[in-house]
Amino acid sequence: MSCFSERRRRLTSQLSGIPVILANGWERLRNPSNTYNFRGESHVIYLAGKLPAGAFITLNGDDVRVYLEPVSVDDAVWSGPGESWEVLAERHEASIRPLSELGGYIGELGRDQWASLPVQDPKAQAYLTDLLGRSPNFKQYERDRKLAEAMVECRLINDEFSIAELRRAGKLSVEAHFAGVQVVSRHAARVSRRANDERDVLTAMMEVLHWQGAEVSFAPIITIAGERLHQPHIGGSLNSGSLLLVDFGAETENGWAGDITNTWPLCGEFKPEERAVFDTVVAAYNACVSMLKPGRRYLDVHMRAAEVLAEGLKDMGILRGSTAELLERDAHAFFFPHGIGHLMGLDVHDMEDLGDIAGYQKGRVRSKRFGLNCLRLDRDLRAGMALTVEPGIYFIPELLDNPQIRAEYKDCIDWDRVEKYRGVRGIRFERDHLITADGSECLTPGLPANADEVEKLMDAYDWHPIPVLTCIPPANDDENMNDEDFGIIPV
Ligand SMILES: [Mn+2]
Repeated sequence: MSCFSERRRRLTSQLSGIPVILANGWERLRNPSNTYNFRGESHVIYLAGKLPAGAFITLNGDDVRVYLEPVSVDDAVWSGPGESWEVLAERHEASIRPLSELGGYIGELGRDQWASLPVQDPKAQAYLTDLLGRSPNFKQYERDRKLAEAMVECRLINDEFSIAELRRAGKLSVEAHFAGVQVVSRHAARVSRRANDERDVLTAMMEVLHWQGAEVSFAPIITIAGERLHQPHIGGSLNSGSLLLVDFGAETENGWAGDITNTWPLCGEFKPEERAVFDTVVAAYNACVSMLKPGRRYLDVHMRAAEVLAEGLKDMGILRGSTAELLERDAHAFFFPHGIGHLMGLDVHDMEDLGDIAGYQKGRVRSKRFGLNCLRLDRDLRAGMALTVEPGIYFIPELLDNPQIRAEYKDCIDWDRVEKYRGVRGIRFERDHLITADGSECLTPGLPANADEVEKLMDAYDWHPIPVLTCIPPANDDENMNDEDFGIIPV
């Protein structure tokens, strides 16, 4: 049983007969004979699954075609012959044709008749531009805009197949987080100090994904510098940090994403300031989750998070004054400068390639206000939508040390009190949710839900097996080698 025909029917039924062409993209070159890992375009994966690099898919009523470059003898020598077109035709439910015939087919229906969407790969984008006599552009061309809107309408509401994939992505992400925390946990420290720096945590997490055929859904953030919202560098020593922020998500073999953030206390316990911030962030998360249901405006979920975070910051003595006024002046946003979450699906920020057509429903535009300008989603929620809830509190030097901000907000931000909490750096808490008929389902269940559970997990790991590095010594045993040389934990 497959989902493709129903998805295609849902898409084309909104397009009043406009034929569609979409590119999967080619591999990006790293140097002339080496490529980066290939992943096709999400719109194509949605409609036909994972096709080879260089594929194009066309939809014209029930006539669904995939155009491909035949594998040359030279390519087969180096990389194998690939799958037969019969196999591809059956799996992807399309007739497979050589790419050389695509131009003729486009012309047959009239090259100005087609709708298309931009692709990330510049070579495929140029190829489409050549085929259509224009570049795909949903801001400029009516047909492309219709297609973009129809695609959003389809992908926004998950079907049973994509829900199963999202649950699996969630489960893989949860498992990876457990693997990551156990190498920094006290138990791991007692037995063998496996994690010395952030890379060791990454290694443990990737192991979980790779042996199950999964990948990451975005560049992982594993950092002791939690105040950096998307810290790209992984490699800092764990000894120089107090908290470790881990924002890491799996991508299933079929291309669907998970996205989870945990913040772990590296010594096993939160310091008082850390706990105060953590408790506030979790309170904001819980307040938001209790609001999730069809009909709820997501902006209101964001504002509820802002309110709970502001109240927590007031309790810490960092903010003062009426909460309403603090929110009105965006004072909370210096500590919570991003949105409360985003759509989830084949992309971790689902369909962000279509700009705010996906995240913002018709008639709504993204605010320019500080904080709200980073809100990626403002729709009325509907059953079947998948999204993240990810409040955080950060102490970002670039914002907090700005003399202008300090002067302007000196009446409502206690800058001395900020210094007391600055060492907390940053805490984020993120889970994925599917909107159901009357609420939401957590797609990433099982991880600690509060500070006590985090500390308990850090302290007692016996129920969870410690992964053992599998490094097999060479057959001609060197007598001078022993297990310690390989970092093997004796079991
Ligand atoms: Mn996220």
